[in-house]
Amino acid sequence: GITYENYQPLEIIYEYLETTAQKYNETVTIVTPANSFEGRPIKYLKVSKDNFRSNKPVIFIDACIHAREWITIPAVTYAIHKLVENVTEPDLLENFDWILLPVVNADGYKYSYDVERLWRKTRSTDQHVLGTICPGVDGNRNYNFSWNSAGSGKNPCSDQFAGSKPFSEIETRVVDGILKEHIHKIALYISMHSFGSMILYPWGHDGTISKEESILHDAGIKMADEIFQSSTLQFPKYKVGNSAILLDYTASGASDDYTHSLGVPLTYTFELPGFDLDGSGFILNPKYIKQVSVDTWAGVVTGAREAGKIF
Ligand code: 0X9
Ligand code: ZN
Repeated sequence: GITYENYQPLEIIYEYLETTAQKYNETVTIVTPANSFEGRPIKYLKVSKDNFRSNKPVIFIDACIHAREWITIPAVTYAIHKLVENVTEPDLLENFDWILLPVVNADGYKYSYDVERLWRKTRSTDQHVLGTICPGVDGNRNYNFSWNSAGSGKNPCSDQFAGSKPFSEIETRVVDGILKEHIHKIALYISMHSFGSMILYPWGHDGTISKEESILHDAGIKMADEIFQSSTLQFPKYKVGNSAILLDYTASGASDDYTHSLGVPLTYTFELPGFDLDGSGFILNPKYIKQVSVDTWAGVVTGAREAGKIF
């Protein structure tokens, strides 16, 4: 089974999703909407008391669109664990339906796990004549909102390659398909990234203020406070704000802006902690996996309840 003492290979994560769907088949459905560029299944769980029949608000969480951001995966499998296996917040399944997609970029994660730890992009090679020399697209520059306008580009050898066109990647099309299927019901979308201990919200492509800024900010602050309360770790407290302002760079074609453009009010990018006293960044010491997952769940619980109040 899955443990939180180490980062798990893709196969073990998928096995966990399959077993959980089997064991809790009243509430959990596993969906494999497509295969990745290299042919790996992309899998997500739908968690619901009535298989999405009563039109509850939907919470959609995805992770690991960026291959090297490994900590984001256990944060989502832990959310699954807390929704169905070790339920301490029963209101969350009473009041919401959930979609949990722990590994958007299966090819990239596998490549980062086995070959090149700091790999970021997908592994597609059909983008460009340079595709085979420089594979991969930055999935978080590939969404169809203000595509390729900022913090991204047309050079396939760049880590911020936007792709040949919006949604050139099957991985982002899968996320788009989920969004389109449930769009009028999505009350909260969170894309898990690392690192930096930040809760970011739109607009990230140009740093302008969203019409929803005040509710985004309020709910963001509440999540950050809850994460801080939960944590036993010496990480800096989460900062909350407009992504362009907090990050100090604009970046277009990201999933948070895209979902917001589709009308999802509360949409966030979480940058999970990455700073380590004996190292830093994407390569988070496995000794932190469990606590970061617990803390992230505390933030998600608060975000869901806030979303429920305003949706
Ligand atoms: O640059 C990104 O894609 C995200 N940071 S990361 O270090 N994980 O790559 C931040 C995305 C913030 N959202 C927007 N710019 N819209
Ligand atoms: Zn990222």
